[in-house]
Amino acid sequence: MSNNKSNNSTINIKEIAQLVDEAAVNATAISQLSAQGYPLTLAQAYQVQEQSVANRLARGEQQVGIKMGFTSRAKMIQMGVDDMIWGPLTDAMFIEEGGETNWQEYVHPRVEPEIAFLLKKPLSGNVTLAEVMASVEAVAPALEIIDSRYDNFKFSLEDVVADNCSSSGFTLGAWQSAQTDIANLGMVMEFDGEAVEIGSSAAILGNPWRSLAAAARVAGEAGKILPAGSIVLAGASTAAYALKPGVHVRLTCEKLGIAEFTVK
Ligand code: OOG
Ligand code: MG
Repeated sequence: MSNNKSNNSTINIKEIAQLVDEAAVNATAISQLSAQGYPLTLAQAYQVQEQSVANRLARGEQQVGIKMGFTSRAKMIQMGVDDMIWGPLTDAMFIEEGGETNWQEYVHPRVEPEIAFLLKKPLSGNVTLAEVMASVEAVAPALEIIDSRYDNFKFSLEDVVADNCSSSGFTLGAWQSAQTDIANLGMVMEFDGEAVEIGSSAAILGNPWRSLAAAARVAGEAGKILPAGSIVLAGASTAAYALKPGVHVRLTCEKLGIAEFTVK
């Protein structure tokens, strides 16, 4: 690489975190980090993510949970990656159910249908599915807005992890009983009443509960606990779909109901 600013031993985590964080704040795309001379390892990418989230928290944002990414084949194939990822969600990303979000805040946003969990007990480490299920207060249909800060929405696994997994916004429908069988629910995402993505919750690791178990595991591996009250997004069940100004997006999830928002 001609403009290698750093080799792997001298990577400046703070400097790179500032790059991705500023790209998000300014809603301006940047080149992939490897193309900027920052060939990160996956571990370094998570350090960059942690630092960029620390920048957000220093500006007054609060962490409200975490999201899982690439928990379905549909997403892995769409983005050309082959491993699960995770990253923190903050209150600044939350869009009131039925509310509006501003087109100007994004670079090239996409939206995807998800399922959310609300924890009533802390989770961390290797836990059985039964333990995971006993830790949940409620489940809800959810829409996640992802907005990669990289040109053309193209990235490596390390790039997207460093960019806090493209996290940008999310909305939650009404919370439903955690006893609801969510293993195989039909999910239809509509743009202005027209179906654009149709899938099943089973696409999420065969059963979305597995994604929550994976969230507990990765949190544990990172030396963290998901506290009671955390929201966990299980990951998209279908490919993501490009948003446009003015569009009304609605997810209808069998048994769980709807989640919706409008782009201003
Ligand atoms: C990364 C985020 C992946 C999911 O649900 O799979 C994700 C991206 O696709 O930009 O949120
Ligand atoms: Mg997602």
